[in-house]
Amino acid sequence: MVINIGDTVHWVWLVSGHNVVSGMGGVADKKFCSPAGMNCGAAPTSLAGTTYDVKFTQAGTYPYFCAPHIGAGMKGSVTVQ
Ligand SMILES: [Cu+2]
Repeated sequence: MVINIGDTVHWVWLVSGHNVVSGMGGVADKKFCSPAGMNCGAAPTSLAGTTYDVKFTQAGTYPYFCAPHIGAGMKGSVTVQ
């Protein structure tokens, strides 16, 4: 997705057992991660109904993935302009 500097991305868990971890190839780069931006390497998953917000304040491209499901292609990227 493409957003503007200062925008917030709002992730919503429709089902349990997923997470949002910044980085590529299953390696956390520790820029952001659900549920609280801590312990990104451990990559805890969250339950249905969880929400996670990240406000992006610098331009750039921010890849992210779901740690348990990256092998299934569960990944994305935020481009901030
Ligand atoms: Cu997942």
